[in-house]
Amino acid sequence: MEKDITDKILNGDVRAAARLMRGIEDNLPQAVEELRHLYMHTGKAYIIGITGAPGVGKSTLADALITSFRKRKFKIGVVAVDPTSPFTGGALLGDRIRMGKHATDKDVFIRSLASRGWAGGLARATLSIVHVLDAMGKDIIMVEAVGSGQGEVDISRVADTTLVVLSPGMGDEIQMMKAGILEAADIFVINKADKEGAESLKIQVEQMLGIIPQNKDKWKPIVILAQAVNGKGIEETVETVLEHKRYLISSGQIKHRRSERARLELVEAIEHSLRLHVNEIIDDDNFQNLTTALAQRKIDPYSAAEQVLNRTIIAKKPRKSGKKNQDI
Ligand SMILES: Nc1nc2c(ncn2[C@@H]2O[C@H](COP(=O)(O)OP(=O)(O)O)[C@@H](O)[C@H]2O)c(=O)[nH]1
Ligand SMILES: [Mg+2]
Repeated sequence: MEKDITDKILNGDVRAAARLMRGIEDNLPQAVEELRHLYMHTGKAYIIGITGAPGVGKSTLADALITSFRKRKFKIGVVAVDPTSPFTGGALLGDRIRMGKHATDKDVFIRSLASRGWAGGLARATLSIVHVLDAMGKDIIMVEAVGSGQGEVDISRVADTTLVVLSPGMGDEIQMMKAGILEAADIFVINKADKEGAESLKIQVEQMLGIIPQNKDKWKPIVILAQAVNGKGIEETVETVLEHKRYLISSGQIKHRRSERARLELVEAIEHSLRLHVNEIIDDDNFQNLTTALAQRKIDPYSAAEQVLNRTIIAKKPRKSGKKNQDI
């Protein structure tokens, strides 16, 4: 059954892929089963992260980059992680209209993922959708995500190349840099260069980059002026992304990036399993009894938690022969 879905997706069945993505978004256990098989067929795509504050022009840039990458015959996937739901309720952002121009191109697949309501596991869901796009045979996958505060996907941990998009007059540029975005960026795109202040923002970013000690073997972030809405600076951005890709491969850095991604994914998978496990535990009778005991101060919460964990996780651990099962 699960293998069927994998075969279908590998064979380019767009509806099967869309269905699995919906399952991922709805957090269906079945989707996890399907991803188990699918995962083994992934790892070929190149992932580009596009991050920055809302309104700087990430979606417009992604749209322009699609056009440019398509001219080079790359197959493209896009995941837009947005606090709003950009493609369906996108009055605010209008992503649907803009990216809609690729709607008839079968080698472009765009998926939005509403970040609202995801207490945790957003990185997991994002990566899962990336895997589906990867299995579909997309060469380049762009992940657009807001990246100025807490709780968002830290895209630089997922991406091979991270674009940080800034625009003049946002007022929060410096703050973003304090938030570690400076280290996360491989390429800065100063978008809305048609507006006042773009040049000085570029200088400001370059000055800040100058403060960071540069290792001659290390990639030095490039700062590009762009007008996504007019297609300006897009070719330069694409060329720079491809140059960064060549750098990652020739320096061997790509292996580090990918093992960092694998690590993140494993941690997320463990956390997910534990969360499911916790949900199971809090349903049972013993949990109720402990809650009552706790409320009556017959036990403290730490000992109660230990009791529950000893009884469940350890009890479920497969026993090795001759060994007691208390050695977790
Ligand atoms: N003046 C100007 N506006 C732009 C440019 N690029 C995008 N915009 C506009 O900025 C607004 C926000 O763009 P959007 O791509 O939705 O930003 P996102 O929230 O970062 O994805 C839209 O109204 C765009 O048309 C640009 O180069 N110059
Ligand atoms: Mg957007």
